[in-house]
This record gives sequence, C-alpha cells and structure tokens, in this order.
Amino acid sequence: MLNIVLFGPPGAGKGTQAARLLEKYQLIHLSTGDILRGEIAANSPLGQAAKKNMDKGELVPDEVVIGMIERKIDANSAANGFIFDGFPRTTAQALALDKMLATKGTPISVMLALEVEKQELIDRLLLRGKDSGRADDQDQSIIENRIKVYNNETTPVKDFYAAQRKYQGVDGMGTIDSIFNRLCCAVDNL
Ligand code: B4P
Repeated sequence: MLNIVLFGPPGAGKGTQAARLLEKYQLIHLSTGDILRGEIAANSPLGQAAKKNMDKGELVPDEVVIGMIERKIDANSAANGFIFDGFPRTTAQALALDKMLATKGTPISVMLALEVEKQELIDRLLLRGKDSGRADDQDQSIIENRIKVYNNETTPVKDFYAAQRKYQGVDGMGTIDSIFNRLCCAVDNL
C-alpha cells in the first residue's frame, strides 16, 4: 500500500495536488478539511461544533478528527492506499494515525511537505476567498491566525516523521504542474 501524508501550511496546495495524485496513483483521498466542511453543509452536531473552531482559524479537537479518519479508513479497507490531506495536524493525531495503521499492517510510506512563502499563502487564500464562500479564507487576520496555529501546533508533526526517516520537503512555489511533477518524482523514487 502507498500511504502519503501530504503536508504544508494553509494554502500550500495540499487539496489541489491531492486531487491529481489520487488519480495518478489510484489512492483514496482523506481530507479532514473536506470531511468537516461536509459535516457543516449537512448541519450535523459535529459540523455545528467544528464550524466554531474553523471560522476562527483554530484546529478542531483531536478526538473529533481522529474518530472521523478511523471511520473512513475502516470503510475503505480494500484501497491501494491513502492520501492524508490536512491530517495529521498535531503530534497526537500523528501518533493515533500510526496506531490505527499498525493494526492494519500498512504504515505511512512518506510525508511530502509543501514549502511555500508566507505572502504567497495569504495571496492564494484571499483569492480563493473571493468565491469559495469560506469564512476562513476571507479575512486576512483569520488567515494569519491559521498560519500561526500551523507554526505552533502543526510543524512538530514534521519532526515526528523526520524521526522515522519519512519526511521529504518539496518546493511548493511555482505552477501547479511543476509542483505536481516534483511530487511525482518523490513518489516514484520511494
Ligand atoms: P483544510 O481544508 O485542510 O484547508 P487548507 O489548509 O486551507 O487547504 P489547502 O492547503 O489544501 O489549500 P488548497 O490546495 O486548496 O483546513 C481548513 C480548516 O479545517 C483548518 O483551519 C481547521 O480548522 C480544520 N481542520 C482540517 N483538518 C484538521 C485536523 N486534522 N485537525 C484539526 N482541525 C482540522 O490551496 C489553496 C488555494 O491556492 C486554492 O485556491 C488553489 O487553487 C490555490 N493554489 C494551489 N496551488 C497553487 C499554485 N501552485 N499557484 C497558485 N495558486 C495555487
């Protein structure tokens, strides 16, 4: 199985590149952001609670996202592999994911971490905010809070995978095609 953690700050292009990678490598896409937005659209109790965190650019509690991912992995036991997009975002989530995958005998193959300059992240998200309807993309101070939360709570996840020799940084600046080629080179060289 090929299990990829696609990592990077908000607006790094995780969702954009995951869509292409899953088609090329026939993987299942597990985006916690997309699953949470689906819960909000369905107005479920989970969605109503998550919206309060997401609109402020804060993380949703670990136990909520861990439970969501576990259900999705179980529902796709015959998959060729998974792209984890936007998950894990804390060391607690990374530990929980390793534990879940160990019970299935299929560990993470690699973490591909998109590296993008801060101003480019802000520009991309504000541009998306013009038509995404996402409250967290429309206000520069919320975007800056998301980047701050990433720096404080999420970057330690890099060290977690680096300690397992699974971390690979990938230049996330440039065209979507050129970044996709860099990611494919990294996957093909595994
Ligand atoms: P996510 O949905 O993961 O959102 P993101 O970080 O904004 O997305 P991404 O980096 O995928 O952006 P994209 O490719 O679309 O999270 C949203 C919120 O959900 C979080 O803040 C948090 O509250 C919550 N959440 C999610 N997962 C969680 C977890 N595990 N634990 C706790 N809370 C969680 O790219 C952005 C834009 O850039 C797009 O418009 C795209 O078209 C553009 N773009 C991409 N590549 C480009 C390029 N090369 N050049 C120019 N533009 C580009």
